[in-house]
Order: sequence, then structure tokens, then C-alpha cells
Amino acid sequence: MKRIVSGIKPTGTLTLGNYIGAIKQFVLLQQSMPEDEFFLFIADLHALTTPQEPTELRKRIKEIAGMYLACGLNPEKTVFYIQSEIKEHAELGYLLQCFTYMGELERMTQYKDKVKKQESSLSSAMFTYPSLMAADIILYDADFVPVGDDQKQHLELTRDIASRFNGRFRDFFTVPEPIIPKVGSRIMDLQNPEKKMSKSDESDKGYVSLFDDPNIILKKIKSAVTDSIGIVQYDVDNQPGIANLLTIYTSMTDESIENIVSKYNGLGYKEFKEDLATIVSKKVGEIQQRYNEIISSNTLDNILDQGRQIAQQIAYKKLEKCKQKLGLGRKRK
Ligand code: ATP
Ligand code: LTN
Repeated sequence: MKRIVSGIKPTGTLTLGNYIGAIKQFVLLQQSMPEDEFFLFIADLHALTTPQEPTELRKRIKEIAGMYLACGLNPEKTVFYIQSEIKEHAELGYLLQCFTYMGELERMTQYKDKVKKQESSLSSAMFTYPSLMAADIILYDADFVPVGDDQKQHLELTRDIASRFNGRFRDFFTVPEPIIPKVGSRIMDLQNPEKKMSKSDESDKGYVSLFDDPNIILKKIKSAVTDSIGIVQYDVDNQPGIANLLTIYTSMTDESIENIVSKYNGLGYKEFKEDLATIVSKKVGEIQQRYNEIISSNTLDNILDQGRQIAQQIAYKKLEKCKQKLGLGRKRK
């Protein structure tokens, strides 16, 4: 039996990128690996690396939990929990900082991008956050970590940190492997297809939020930036906008890109975009309906309580053993 672990930060809203690159993959994995254990958490400590309004943050934590379920994850097969409710994450995060080199953190592109944008107001937690992410994963001896393309580098660092620890203290942590979808691991901004679709974007025109009104979704997709070539075909270099829309289309319908391209052969972008807009707004509308039912029932808190209990036990044992290895604690147990 293998263990799969992943998390999502409760910053901004959930986007179509989060759905296609991460949540949909979680659902597929859950279906294709029914014997394996699934641990999914809400990475609220990670959210605090940038300033958050407390009421908003509290609301978003619940939103993500509700969306995990609304998108089709089964609470009977998945352990859902909130990262900050398991104190071991933060403690192991600190311990792993002692096994992470400054140079490694300085090379993280996500950090480098933030430095470029925010300069002096950047928190030190933003810098050290990959060590906390490593802790989130290896605390549970995860075998696999499904993530979008932007997290690949953090996963590589996680593997290096785990291997470094194992090198000093004999094999102690499982070295995890990323699972990155072949298609849809990097959904691009609808207004600027050179840039990742991001929930932290200042303008909301470039992303579809899973909470957007279906009519707004129609508009956003229909006004996605394309090009003047006028042929629906998959050419990332010359038609990045259309390539991105094709990726969204195939991800939302499971129809192959080849099929989609031949379906729109001889037709213009207008028809293609209209169809895609309908597909996305309908699918997101269905997710929203399930979300509203989940949020208005009282099941969410129970699910998160149960998840906390299960995760807590595993995390406590692993951290205790880790501290022993390091020589912390007065007595050798
Ligand atoms: P931000 O947009 O602020 O950088 P984020 O959406 O990348 O944040 P998370 O919410 O923690 O941060 O991401 C959750 C998961 O969604 C991660 O696995 C991430 O790789 C994936 N993901 C995020 N954006 C995209 C995207 N545009 N395309 C595909 N996957 C994505
Ligand atoms: N760093 C990720 C969110 C995240 C995560 C994790 C993903 C935090 N801890 C552990 C997978 C496993 C992000 O910013 N998207």
C-alpha cells in the first residue's frame, strides 16, 4: 500500500488551474489507486507567508475543504485535515530547515519571482517555506505527491532534504516522488498565455475561479486572448492562447486534442470558444451546486475532525522518532 499526500494553500480563490492541475488529478488518482492511502490537507501555514486578513483566511480554509469534496474526492477514502491543526508540521519544518542549505532556497524560482515583485516586504517564512513543505510530505512518509508543474522544484528539494537526512541517520524518511500530469500541469492566464493562471493575480480577468458565477465564466472564456492565425490547432510557440484553451478543453472533456482539433477544422475561434465556455461554465456550475449542499450540511467539520485524529497519530509518532534520532529529549527511548 502506498501513501499519497498533497495540499493546497488557502490564498485567493481556487482557480480552474488548481482544479485541472491538482484537484482533478487527486480525484483520478483516488479512482485509479483504490488500495492506496490519500492524505489531503489545507496548507494554511503556507498561506501566512504573505499577509492574510484573518476572517478571509478562516473562510477560505473551509472553502477549500468543501471544494475538495465537491470536486469528487471521497471522504471515506481520503484523510482531510488542516495543516495548522497538526502542530508537528511546524516543528518538523523547523528541524528540516537545519537540513536545508541557504543556496538551495535561494535557487527556488517561486521565491526569486516574489523577490522581483515585492522586494523588501517579503517575509522570511517565504524564503524558508520549502522546508515546511518538505515536512508536510515526509512527516507522513509519502510515496507520491501529485502537484502542478510549478511545484516540481519544491518536490526535488524535498527529495534532497529527505535523502540528506537519510544519509546521516540511515533510511528514516521515505523519499517521495512527484506525480505531475502530462496534460494540464500548467494552465495559463486567459489574458496573458505566457503566464501561469494564478489566484494571486491582481486582475481577475485572466483566471476562472471555481466560485465565479457561470455567466461570468462564459464571458471570461469567450474573451480569452487568442491570435490572428485563425486556425484551431495545438502550437504552443505561435498560438499559446489557443494551445491553452485546447488544454482546458481536453482536461474538461477527456476528449483528445486531435479530436477537438479535427472537430473545429474550418471553423473559426468564435465557435470553439463558445463551446468551451459552455463546457467549463456547466462543469463548474455542477461543482458549485455540490459545494453549496456540502457547505450547508454539517458534515465538513466532522470530516476535518476525523482527518485530524488520523493524521495526528501518524505525525506524532514520526516526529518523536525523528527527534530521538537527532538527540533531542533527555532520555533515549
Ligand atoms: P498562486 O497562484 O498564488 O501561485 P497556487 O495556486 O500555485 O498559488 P496552491 O493553491 O497551493 O498555490 O496550488 C495548489 C496546486 O495547484 C499545486 O499543486 C499547484 O501546482 C497547482 N496549480 C496552481 N496553479 C496551477 C495552474 N495554473 N495550472 C496547473 N496547476 C496549478
Ligand atoms: N507549496 C504548495 C502547497 C503545498 C503543498 C504541500 C503541495 C504546501 N505543502 C505539500 C504538495 C505537498 C503551493 O504553493 N502550491
